[in-house]
This record gives sequence, C-alpha cells and structure tokens, in this order.
Amino acid sequence: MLKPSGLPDSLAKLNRTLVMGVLNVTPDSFSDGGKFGATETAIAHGKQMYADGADVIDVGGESTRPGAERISVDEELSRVIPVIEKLASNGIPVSIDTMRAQVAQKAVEAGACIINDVSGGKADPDMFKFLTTVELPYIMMHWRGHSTEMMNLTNYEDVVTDVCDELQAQANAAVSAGISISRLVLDPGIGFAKTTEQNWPILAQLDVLQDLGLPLLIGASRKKFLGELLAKDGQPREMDDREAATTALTTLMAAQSVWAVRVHDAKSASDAVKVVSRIMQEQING
Ligand code: PMM
Repeated sequence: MLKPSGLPDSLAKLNRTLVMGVLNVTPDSFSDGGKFGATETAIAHGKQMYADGADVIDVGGESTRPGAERISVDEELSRVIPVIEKLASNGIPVSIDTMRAQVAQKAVEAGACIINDVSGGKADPDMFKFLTTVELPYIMMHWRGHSTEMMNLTNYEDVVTDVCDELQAQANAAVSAGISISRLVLDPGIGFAKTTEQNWPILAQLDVLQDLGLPLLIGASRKKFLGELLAKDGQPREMDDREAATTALTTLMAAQSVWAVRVHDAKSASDAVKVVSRIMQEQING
C-alpha cells in the first residue's frame, strides 16, 4: 500500500485505504443559524464522522462546486480554524482543504496534519514555498482553473493521459520547489474541469495513474456524474440518494489499494473498506 511520508503514526500504521470524511464548513452545508451555530454544528458533524469510522476529517471553508465564487481569506479562516482547533484537540486527525498558503499555514498551526489542495499548487504561488517549511503530506489534485471557469476547461486529447501528464508536471514543479516527492498524494480531481463522461475513463483506468508511482486519493462521493448515471426520466438522482453508488466506487477503489477516499458517509465507506481489507488479508494468507 503506497502512502505518503509525514503522516501521524496513527495513520501511518494503517495498511488499508483511509476514509477521509468531508466537512465543508460553508453556509450551504451548515446554514442553520449564525456563525457560532455553523461552527458548533460542523464540529459535531466532524466528531460523528470520526465515530462512524473516518480516519481523517477534511475541513474546508471554500466551496469548489462548479460556478462557486471565491470568498476572502479572512472569511475562509474564520470558518475553518475554530473547527480544526476543536477536532485536533480531541485527537482527531484533520486535513485542511484549501488552495491558499496562508490558510494552510494557520490550519497547520491549529493542528491540521495533512494539506489538501484542489489546485495542486496552481492557485496560490506561495503554496509550494509554505510547503517547504513543513514536513506534512500534500494532496495534489488535478486542476485547470477556478470553479467559475472550470467547466470551460474540459478539452482533452485523451483525458486519462492528459490528467496523468498534467499531474506529473505539477509533481515535478513541487519537487523543483524543494518538496520531497515522498510527501505527495495525487488526485485526478473527479468533476473538476471534467464533463460527466470524462470521469469514467479515469476511474476505469486507475492503473495508468498508479503507474506514476505515488499514493492516490479519490474524491467521487455523491458527485454529479453519479447523479446523472442514476437519472430517472431525465432527472439526476438527488445528491443525498447517491450513497450506494458512492459505496460501490469506494469498494472498487479500496480493492485497487488507493491510499484514501474522500467521502460524505464515513460509516458506509469504512464498512466497505473493512470488507475489502478482510478479503485481501485472506488472499495474502491463502
Ligand atoms: N472534491 C471537492 C472538494 N475537495 N479535494 C480532493 N482532494 N479531491 C476532491 O475530489 C475534492 C476535494 C468537492 O466536492 P464536495 O463539494 O462534495 O466537497
């Protein structure tokens, strides 16, 4: 099982796919009241996902859904920092989902132990510089542009090879900036600058991405391409009714020894990973 260096011992020792629970601290996710209410609700949700079997809680303050507008650094910090502090002080491993070096730095100071950057270092010229000051794992996602423009950036000659080549180039840029390759995790960015149809060959040909020789993370949970696959009478399946499809993908990813899956329902994912790793153990032991 490939895994990045710099993980806390509790995660480094796990020889199975990790479950990363999605904690989006955005008004559309936790909108039942003022800021205090949103923070408290988010913390409770993070703790629940951990109790349900998540290994890491991925805290993000900025929506990256297609069309989403950017928020200020201060707004992003005010959403994520109190949540990270509280979860980390409860001994829960936290990753920070941000494209900003400044937010990543404050999140690490607050206790985050993994940096998850959907832009793979492309959105903030200071990100690689900051990363040279810490020794933590860095999730580098395939990214072509911000949410407002990414659906105009879906031209590929061959989506699988192009995504691999672009990730490889970005990994090379990180290494040139002084970041150890052993800390990198690659992510093809399901739904990011990809049409619905372009996500499927990436998932079907994961071996091509695996040939790059780095640990992988896949974030496919409840995404639009699943809603469209499950559409009925031309209506995409609702977001919160895409769980069985998400679990099917988690199972397939775990069977291919992907390092981590980023999911909304930690319990389903954790159960699926347990089944897969039990079967793998049986295969090894004969
Ligand atoms: N997807 C979203 C946000 N952050 N991070 C990584 N590494 N990979 C992803 O695929 C990813 C991510 C957007 O999904 P959401 O709106 O369901 O959180």
